[in-house]
Amino acid sequence: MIDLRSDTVTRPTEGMRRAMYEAEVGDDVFGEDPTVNQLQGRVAEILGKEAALFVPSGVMGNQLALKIHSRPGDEVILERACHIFNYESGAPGVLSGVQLNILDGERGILTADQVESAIRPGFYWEARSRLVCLENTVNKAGGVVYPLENTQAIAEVAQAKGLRLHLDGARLWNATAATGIDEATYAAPFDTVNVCLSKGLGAPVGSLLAGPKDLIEEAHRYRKLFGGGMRQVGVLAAAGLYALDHQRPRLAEDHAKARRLAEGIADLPAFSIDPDSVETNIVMFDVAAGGASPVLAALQEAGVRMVPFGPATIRATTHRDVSMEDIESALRVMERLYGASVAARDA
Ligand code: TLP
Repeated sequence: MIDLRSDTVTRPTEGMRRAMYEAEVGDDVFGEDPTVNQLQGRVAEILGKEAALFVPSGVMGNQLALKIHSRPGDEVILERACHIFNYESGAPGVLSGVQLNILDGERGILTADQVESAIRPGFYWEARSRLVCLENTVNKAGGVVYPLENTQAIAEVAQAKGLRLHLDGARLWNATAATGIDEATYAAPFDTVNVCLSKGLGAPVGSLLAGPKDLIEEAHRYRKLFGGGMRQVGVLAAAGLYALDHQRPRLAEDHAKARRLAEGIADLPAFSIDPDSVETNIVMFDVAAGGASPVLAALQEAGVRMVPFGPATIRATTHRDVSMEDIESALRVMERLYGASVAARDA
């Protein structure tokens, strides 16, 4: 099976498992796990922030950020494609009591003008605009890298109006691998940044929320309240440290595989995609007729797995556990099933 459903499907490598086995551990609720402390320090340093907190998932990292930046009744400004709005089970309403102001960007990207016009003037009958959340790379838009200029301009607007700024950087590593702009530069305009170890970096679990020390202390309190206090999780932190050292440097390979996949799919008349739109490890393409479901079923039957990201939209994500040869095999399967033009096949 060639599994392109997500970069979360990777299994820990032998080296990673060895690092986990050998990890020094302690009770992290007492702050005594040396490997967790090392990982938190390392990620804070990479992101240029004072502190970082190890959390079980990307969703928890994002939701802790919403919690510490807002009060119930506040409003959070986001783009329509973002994970927080689409795939976090309605958590902002449940956990923080905030409402979301959803803006329509271009391929998931907002401009400073859009954000500025969405910030409410502050009448008492309005929700209080409190936080802007951006995502880099933008998953649902097809792994799009957030241009640094947009981020910086949005940060200026947010700061001038007294709003906080949070980055869902689940795949920030991929943005850096694509552009060469380091993670700390991308993170600089934000108050808090969430990064994931369990996507392209191939760790079995784990995300970190980074920011100023006082805000991360506040997040620490809420991590416990949300049930995320963990004990001897140095075994997991060790996987994260290993991933930073060994998997981060190879992310560009995943981008090359995604690019090749997109080019191959672009040759098939049953699908539409612009290969130049593929910037990182996510390939999003549309099905010309009949919707995504029958295509996904036929591909799975033939040994290739992808996921729907809309009624006629399919996502394929490259990662460490699929090789360039696997991509070529997946393309051969797609050619066999969909190589003829739609008209020729229907005739
Ligand atoms: N994304 C998953 C699915 O939930 C869609 C995937 O397969 O891509 N932020 C972003 C941008 C994400 O893509 C994800 C996971 C998360 C947050 C949540 O991370 P986890 O799954 O660790 O809670």
